[in-house]
Amino acid sequence: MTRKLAAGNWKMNGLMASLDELKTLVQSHGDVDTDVLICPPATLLTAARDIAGDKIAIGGQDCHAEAFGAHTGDISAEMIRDAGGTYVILGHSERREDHEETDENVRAKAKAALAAGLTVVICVGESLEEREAANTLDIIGGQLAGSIPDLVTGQTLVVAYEPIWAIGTGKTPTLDEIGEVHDFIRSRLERRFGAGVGRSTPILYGGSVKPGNAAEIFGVSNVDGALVGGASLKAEDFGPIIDALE
Ligand code: G2H
Repeated sequence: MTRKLAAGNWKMNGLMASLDELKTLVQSHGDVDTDVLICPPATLLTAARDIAGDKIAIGGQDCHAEAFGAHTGDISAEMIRDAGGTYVILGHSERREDHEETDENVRAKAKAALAAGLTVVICVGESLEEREAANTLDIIGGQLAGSIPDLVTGQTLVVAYEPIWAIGTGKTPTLDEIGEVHDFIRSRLERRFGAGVGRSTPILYGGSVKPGNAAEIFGVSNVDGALVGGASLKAEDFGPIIDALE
């Protein structure tokens, strides 16, 4: 069976005091069956790991494709692992847009992350123009083929479908639209990696997930959890989203 994952992406939000929210989450949801992941800013990784213990997984939001070197401002996959992280988000549309990251860049970063022992959360998603031009599945197929390296397993790969136009906007696709893309991603994973990896890889939906819409989204076929931005910052919002997945 595919494991379920509720992942919080704090993006560029959070100071030391924000970790009180993580403390609350550990107390309320540290023992649930669902896997729970929080990806705070890099500055909070170690402190978050200390609070989360083995109850909640911690991850980075990006890593460099090189293991070390003269790359001012970047962090490596090994640094995330060393700080206690076990996951890294890669290819988020904000990285693809703000830093002009290509599928090739994402694939190189994913290789580095896998080599460091991290599980990669590879993000894919179409723009509004691409959806309106009926190109969604072509775009997603291309991103999957280009961004995911060959050496993944069902334990080291998570795919997040995040339609760019739904991120932080309060808009979400219809349940049918989500289902169509998730079924497509599942079929592409099975075709490329075989049934074992294809069926055991969690496929998350991301984009304006909140307590009020989580349950219906989790009811869609091949939705194994969510990558949550804004609603992951407060335990009182993220907790009910985790509950909806249980
Ligand atoms: C999409 C999501 C988290 P939000 O980027 O990855 O953010 O839930 O705020 O739309």
